[in-house]
Amino acid sequence: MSTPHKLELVSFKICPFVQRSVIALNLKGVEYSLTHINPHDAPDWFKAISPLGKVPVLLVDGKPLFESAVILEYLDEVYPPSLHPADPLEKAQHRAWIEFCSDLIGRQFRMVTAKDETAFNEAYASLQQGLQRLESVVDATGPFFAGSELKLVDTVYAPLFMRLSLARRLAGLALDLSTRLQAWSDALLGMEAVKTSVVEDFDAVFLNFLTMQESWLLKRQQS
Ligand SMILES: N[C@@H](CCC(=O)N[C@@H](CS)C(=O)NCC(=O)O)C(=O)O
Repeated sequence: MSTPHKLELVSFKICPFVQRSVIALNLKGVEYSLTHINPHDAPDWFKAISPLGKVPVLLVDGKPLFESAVILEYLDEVYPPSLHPADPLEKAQHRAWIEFCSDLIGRQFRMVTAKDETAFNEAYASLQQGLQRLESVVDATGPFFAGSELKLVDTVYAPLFMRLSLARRLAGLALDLSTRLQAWSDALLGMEAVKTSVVEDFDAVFLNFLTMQESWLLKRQQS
């Protein structure tokens, strides 16, 4: 698709909030460039455009847009067809579950970066509880959040499922998703737009991140 704007996404390789923006751009077939930085050791030009010092920032013809949920809404509005439901209440509900996902990503982050068993167990239980809540609202047939059609809300759950899958495969996380959530995860992680939303060596990047964080999960597996 031709794009009316020059889009540059300021990114951090491990960031799930960046990844959701990339997935939306991929799904919509929009041209963009990626600039990787480390927000924890950010260059001055980034500090000047990111009020909270966080990625992602989307530069639209050089004008900065921050907060991933806002970036998603912008992309959805400018690059049709919309991936939101037409019904205002349903659309608002999807936005609410996007917000919920950000909270789940926080729980997942606390779980994989926990430095001891107590912190791990606390985050694990909280994530499990959140996943159960999520299960109670998703369409029963699936495979996506609202049924057979992928919506904007799905783009934010893919990075969460990817990290859970990697934590299982690379660090021995014992967390089995329900049949319904596993089918959703499989459907999302099998999509080209999702597979290409991370760097090629993402497994190594993720593992290195857990090592740097002194993750209890990883240490337990290695001991
Ligand atoms: N609410 C923000 C969260 C973004 C966020 O937490 N980004 C992290 C990387 S994954 C970051 O830039 N952290 C740097 C910091 O907090 O200083 C969004 O959705 O865009």
